[in-house]
Amino acid sequence: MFVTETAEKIKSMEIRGAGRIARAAAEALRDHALAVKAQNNTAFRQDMERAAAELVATRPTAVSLPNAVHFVMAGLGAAKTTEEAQVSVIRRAEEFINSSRHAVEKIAEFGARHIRDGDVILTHCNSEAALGCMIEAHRQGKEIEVFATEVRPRNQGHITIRTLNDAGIRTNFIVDSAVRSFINDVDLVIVGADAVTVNGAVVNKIGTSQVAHTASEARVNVIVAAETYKFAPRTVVGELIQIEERPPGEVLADEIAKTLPHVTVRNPAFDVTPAEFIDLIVTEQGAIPPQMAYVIIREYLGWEIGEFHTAFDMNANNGE
Ligand code: RI2
Repeated sequence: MFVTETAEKIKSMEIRGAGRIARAAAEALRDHALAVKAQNNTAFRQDMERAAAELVATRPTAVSLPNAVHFVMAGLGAAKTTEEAQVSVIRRAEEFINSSRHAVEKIAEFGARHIRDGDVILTHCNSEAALGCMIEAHRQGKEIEVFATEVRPRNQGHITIRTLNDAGIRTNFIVDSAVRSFINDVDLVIVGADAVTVNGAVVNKIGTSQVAHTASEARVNVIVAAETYKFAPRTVVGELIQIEERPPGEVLADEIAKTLPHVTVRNPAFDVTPAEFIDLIVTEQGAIPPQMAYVIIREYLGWEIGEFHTAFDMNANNGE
């Protein structure tokens, strides 16, 4: 798919979910590298950098997106000819896509071990990593039941309940504000992540922090299912994750909003859950307490501190 087409689909959320947008960006860079007709290595590099910047600019919060682009674009580093650069970008894009799929499978395997026979699980939004854990537990023969929230305003809960239904898992569909009413019926909360910061805070769909806070008050464990490429390297040098604020029309129809001149609609797409409300983060490298986030950034993302100052300058204004 062309870069601009992929960028549009990510922006409009036709392609959504932190893992999916990362893979779609890698695919777009691969296809672009195959298609681009550059006169020399420098022109090729500049063209690829423009494409990378366009993809990274689509959605500011899910760090999987710049991490995937960074991984693919690192292929340009040592290449001496256009051909070498092309081959390297394509190879790295394929590597990212395959390892991302593999990571989601591994998380399902590890996460399912934390689900007991008879557990009632609550999930918020639509996370393939979180759903993978539940589906794997069900596949292993554990009797589970799920509470899935609606997820206003984009209703990702509808996708979640379809997936759970198709897997044959008993599911209760509730509005977002009903979480506290049902939390005492729940044994475990499992959600995904768009970003994990160095201090173990998890950035995920708006409402996640309310869910986690409610769970903590009720002594219900909270597990976050997150691939290592959702950890945010630049938070090591103090950068904050930008919370995407989406168009007000997603919350209140423009025709109604027009009649309410004193009302401002706010539509942040994500919120931050502090580490204290999270019991475990399940990654493809194993399950860690949130306080160990730095180890994942250092060991598995392969970023050197020096790189933080130069790489992704196209994304450098993302801190708030
Ligand atoms: P996976 C989604 O963001 C949700 O916040 C979800 O929890 C997170 O990405 C991770 O999803 P959005 O694109 O990568 O719906 O686990 O705004 O599928």
